[in-house]
Amino acid sequence: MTKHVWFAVLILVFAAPLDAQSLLYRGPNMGGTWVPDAGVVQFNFLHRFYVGPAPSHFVDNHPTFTLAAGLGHAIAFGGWFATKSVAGTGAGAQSSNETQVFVRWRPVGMEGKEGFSLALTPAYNLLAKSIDGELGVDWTRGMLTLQGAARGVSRELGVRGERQVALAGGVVARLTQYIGVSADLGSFVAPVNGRAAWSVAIDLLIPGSPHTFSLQASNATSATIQGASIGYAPTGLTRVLYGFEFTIPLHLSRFAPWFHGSPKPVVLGSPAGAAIAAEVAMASMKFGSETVTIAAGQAVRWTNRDPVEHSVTFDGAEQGSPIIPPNGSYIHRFDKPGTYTYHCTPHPFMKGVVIVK
Ligand SMILES: [Cu+2]
Repeated sequence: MTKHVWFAVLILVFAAPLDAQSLLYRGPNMGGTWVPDAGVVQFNFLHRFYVGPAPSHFVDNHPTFTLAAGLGHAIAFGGWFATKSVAGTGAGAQSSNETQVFVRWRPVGMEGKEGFSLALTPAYNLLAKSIDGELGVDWTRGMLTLQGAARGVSRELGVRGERQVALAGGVVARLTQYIGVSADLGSFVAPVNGRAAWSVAIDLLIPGSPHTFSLQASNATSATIQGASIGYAPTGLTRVLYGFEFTIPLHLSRFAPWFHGSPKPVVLGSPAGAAIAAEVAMASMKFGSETVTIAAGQAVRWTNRDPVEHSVTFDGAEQGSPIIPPNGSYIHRFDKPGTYTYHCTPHPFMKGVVIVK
C-alpha cells in the first residue's frame, strides 16, 4: 500500500460521521443488507493473502474492492472489483479481473436495527457474462445478527458455465460495542460444485469513527456473488487465505470546498462587549492551545481551521457553541472564575480547558 493511500485513509478516518456500513453486522463472505445513505459512497477494500509452500513462500494477494453509492429510498448501485479472482473451477475460471456491477434495494429494515432486514441485489458479472442475484436477510437481536442469503447465477464461472443456485448463512456476535466475531458458510447447491466457501473473522469498530476493520481467514478469493459461493481449491486441497477488510464511507458533501472554495467566515457566540483575551485554533483535529487562562469578564475566540465541523461543548453547565463550520469562529465570555473543561461533540477525543481567574 502506498503512502498517499494511507494518508487518504487517515483523512477519511477523521472526516466522516458515524453512520455507515459496519462489519460488526456482516460476515466476510455475506453481502449483507447494507445500503449507503443518499449522497454517501461506500468504499471497502478487502485483501486476502495466500502464502505458498516452502521454499519460495510466495504471497498471492486476492483483493476485492467495493464501491457503492446511495441514491436514497434505500437503493444503491455499485460494483465489486476482484482483481485476482480465481472463483470457479476448471479452465476458464482463472482470471485476473472479475468485475460485478449491482443494484441493491432494501425494502425492509436497516442494518444494525433490531429485527428483520431484507435486501435484493440484482447484479451482472462481466467476467462470467452472467446475470447474478442475491436475496439477503438479516435478523438482529441484541449482540447477535443472523444472516442468510439465496443466490442465483445464470452462468457459473468455469468450464460448464451452467445455471447455479447457492445458499449461504452466517452469524455475527458483538462482544462489545467495538468488537465482534463472525463466521459464515456458502456453497453452490444446485448442483453442488466445488468447495463451500467459509470465513471466520474478528470485527472491530474504530472508536470515534465510522470505520470498521476485520481480520479474517477464508478460502474464498473474491467477494462477488459467485466468489463468495466457492472455496479456492486449485489442486483439490482446501487453501486458507488470511486477510483484512476496511470500510470507508465517503460523504460527498464533504468534498464541496474543492469546488466552491473556502466557506465564508461566520462568527458565532456573543462578540459584543467582551475583550478577547485568548485565541484557540481548531486545526488538525485538535484544539491548538489545550489550556488557556483568562480573567473573569474576558472572552476566548475559537476559530475552525479544519475542513470539518467542530464544536466547543463544555463538560459542565456552561452553555457551549453550536456546530462551528469550517472557517467559522466562536466567541464566548466567561463571567465567573473557575476551570471550564470542554470537548468537541463530533470528535470527543478533542479536549481543552479554559481557566478563569
Ligand atoms: Cu471536532
